[in-house]
Amino acid sequence: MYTLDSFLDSISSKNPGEDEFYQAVKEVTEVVIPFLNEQGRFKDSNILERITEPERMFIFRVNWVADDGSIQTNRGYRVQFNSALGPYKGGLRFHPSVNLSILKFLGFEQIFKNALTGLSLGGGKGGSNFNPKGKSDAEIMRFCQAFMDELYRHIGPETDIPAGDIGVGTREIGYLFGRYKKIQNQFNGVLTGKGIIWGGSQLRTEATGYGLVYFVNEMLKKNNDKIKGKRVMVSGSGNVAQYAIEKLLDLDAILVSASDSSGGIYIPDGMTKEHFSYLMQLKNKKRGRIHEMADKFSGISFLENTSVWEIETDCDIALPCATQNELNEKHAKNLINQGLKLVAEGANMPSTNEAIDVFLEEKVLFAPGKAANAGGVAVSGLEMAQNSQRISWTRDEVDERLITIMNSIHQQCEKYGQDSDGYINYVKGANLAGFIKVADAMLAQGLV
Ligand code: NDP
Ligand code: 2IT
Repeated sequence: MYTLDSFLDSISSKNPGEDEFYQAVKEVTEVVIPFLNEQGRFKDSNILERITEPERMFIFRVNWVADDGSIQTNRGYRVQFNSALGPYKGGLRFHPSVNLSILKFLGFEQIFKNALTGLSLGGGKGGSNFNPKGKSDAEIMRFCQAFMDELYRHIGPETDIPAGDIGVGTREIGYLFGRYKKIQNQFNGVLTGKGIIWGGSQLRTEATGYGLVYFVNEMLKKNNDKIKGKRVMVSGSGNVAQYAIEKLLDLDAILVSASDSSGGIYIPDGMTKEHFSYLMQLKNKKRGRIHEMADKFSGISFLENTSVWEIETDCDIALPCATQNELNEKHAKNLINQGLKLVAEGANMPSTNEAIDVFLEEKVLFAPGKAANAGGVAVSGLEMAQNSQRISWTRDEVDERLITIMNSIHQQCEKYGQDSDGYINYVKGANLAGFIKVADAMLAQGLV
């Protein structure tokens, strides 16, 4: 028999100071402990101790030379968390805040997210405390090469397949892939998120944002509702936010916010296609700051150092797409007062546990990241499948598969999370459905 408090105490004493990892474990174990205690097959299996311990972790030094000739040293990581369902799979994050706790939380979440996709994918995550902001293209390349000089020995198309995350997009994947190919003398599917002409999949760039909106569509459909005309708040303006916004505009939603780490923008009448194409240029070509949207367009205001979740405006749907713990209890209560009915996490763990409690108590439809943002890794899995067969599917084929996968994740959440009154508790559904698959595979494979 497990008790939540004593299990969580053991997690904090084994992993001191790892607050984000503790938070991610808490969210999963709150849901699975009652289930585990009822299931004879897990008796005496030590399954929770096993599943919360990474199979392997690497921490390494990364030396590189800046444009001014100075020598720079960063720390690199790869957490290979669980391979019960397939090779380790998960992104790389380059951000100054990166530490072991953050990568363990991300790797832990990834295990269950990947299980929900139904593809053969284990869970992992990696990255570095390298700060890409303000770096020249040549510096980014030298850093990526130095990072791969160590990482290459731990990864491979049948072992561990990294991809992008915060600070890592097609440009970085290109430099990482080029160096891997040079060292190993092999052109293979060791990384996903590659450019279309050199082994990438159609729609991988768009997949997380599009998948998020497909999932929201399913949530609304269950309530005989649709996206058209809804007031939607998005945070972030990176890969996930951009393609969520694009799909929302296609579906005639009224998109009222976006942000970056310097603050938020508020667009009371909703973002237009003209605003959106400027945002794409600004963020992807110029690598500029979000306040430039307000400088350019009169209908947009910039709120410096302010979270979008503090904006006072009517809001039906909130899609946090920036980073962990950006949406707290106070934000949750404000949003509910402003009419909020649905939250779906584009980012990983953007809502604090206290915010989630508020959403669930108030019966807001709340989809955690491991369900709602699984579209990215799902299309990464499809990229791996195409690479193995040395073929490429069309955009329509990939889109169709992505929709099927997001719908199937919704069905799993419904199966395991629907209460007697019909309300779907997506936190319960996603965590139970993902956990059961991984735990059963671990039991079947014995003590390894
Ligand atoms: P990007 O680097 O493309 O964009 C990140 C965005 O979030 C930027 O607008 C950035 O602002 C903002 N941001 C990042 N860190 C902070 C911070 N500490 N405080 C405030 N704002 C911040 O990353 P992605 O869009 O790829 O990732 C966003 C989220 O989605 C992350 O949680 C990631 O783990 C998750 N995710 C990503 C997937 C993918 O396929 N890329 C798949 C599934 C989940 P600024 O530019 O100023 O730093
Ligand atoms: O958090 C995530 O799911 C990702 N960053 C994508 C991982 C992947 O392997 O595509």
